[in-house]
Amino acid sequence: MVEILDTTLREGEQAPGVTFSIEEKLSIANLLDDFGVDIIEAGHPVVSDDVFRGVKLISNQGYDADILAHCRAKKEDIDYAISCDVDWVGIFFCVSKKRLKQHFKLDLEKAIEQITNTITYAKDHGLKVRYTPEDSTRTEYEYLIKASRAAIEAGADRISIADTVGAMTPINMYNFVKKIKADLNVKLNVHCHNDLGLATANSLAAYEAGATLIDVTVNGIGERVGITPLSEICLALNCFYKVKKNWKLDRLAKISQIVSDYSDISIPPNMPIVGENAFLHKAGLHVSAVVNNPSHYELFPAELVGKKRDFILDKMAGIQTVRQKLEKMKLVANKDDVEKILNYAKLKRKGIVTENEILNFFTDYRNENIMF
Ligand code: HCA
Ligand code: CU
Repeated sequence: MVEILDTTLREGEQAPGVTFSIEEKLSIANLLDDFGVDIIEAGHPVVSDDVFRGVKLISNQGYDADILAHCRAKKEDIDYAISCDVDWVGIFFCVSKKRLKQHFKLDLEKAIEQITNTITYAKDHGLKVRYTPEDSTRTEYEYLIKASRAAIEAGADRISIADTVGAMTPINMYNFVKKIKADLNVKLNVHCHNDLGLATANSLAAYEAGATLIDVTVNGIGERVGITPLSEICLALNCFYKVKKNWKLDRLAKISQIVSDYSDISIPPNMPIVGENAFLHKAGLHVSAVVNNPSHYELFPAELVGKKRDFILDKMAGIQTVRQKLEKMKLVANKDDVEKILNYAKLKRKGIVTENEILNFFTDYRNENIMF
């Protein structure tokens, strides 16, 4: 069964402007564990004392979810992770020719030695290990496989395929993961950045090709424009692949709002699933069909993800929209009232007709009728 790793507390905190307090981290971790993610990537303990304390605190909550600490291929990082009592370490080290030459100034053999020594050290200390050949999708295939095979021999339990700069298309990702799966005998994870808006599509393609764990963050936050959002992956797996996990999908709206508040990154209104507009229907035809049965214009019902459906009253509206608005506002109206309000909406040049306007219009119109 597919697994979800949430890295809001590590990748998410790498988003520009984001710093979570320790209390915020704990409350996010509580929500994620309660929601039902399999692994929480809690941070990179060596980064700061604050991050260290956060990872340790989260590790000691007795969650159902496993806790993972992000580490460089360095003994020092593993020691920090051990002090945090985590279940997993995620060791990353890019082995592309370009990075080895320009950044690490190492040849592949030396890099592999550093990676495998770190993995052996972590395994000797009872940790589960994920190895990520960072920037996997732009790394020479031969280098990627060599480093990954050595990592597996040293004891790595998982290899994570990182599309670090969002360089893949779904079909490329599918073929890439298929090939790796045939060449490596190990469980594959996938981590997709969203630089071209393809993170969810690429993650699903990797899943179809045999990756068994998908990295996500709440609201997709992360370095630059972030990674695959938790809500999109869970809903896609639920709707298209009939994945049945014990996810509390109806908490998604709340989790998104809380992470938005803590991260100070607002949720775009048109964001799938959790955006303000996700279940707001506008065209008259849509509204009358939705009133009859929401599934006419909703892929899944608003309630499934803890949202509410509503209708927009403006010049696009039909009679049904006005009726719905009045019902919601508990106003009793006759056919004539409804038509007058609809006419008012049709003539309004810009913006929606607000509830206040309806109320005013209604009162004015009634008063006029009483007067004359
Ligand atoms: C990073 C890059 C990373 C690492 C992923 C991983 C990526 O911020 O260190 O360690 O599995 O996208 O490659 O997030
Ligand atoms: Cu990343």
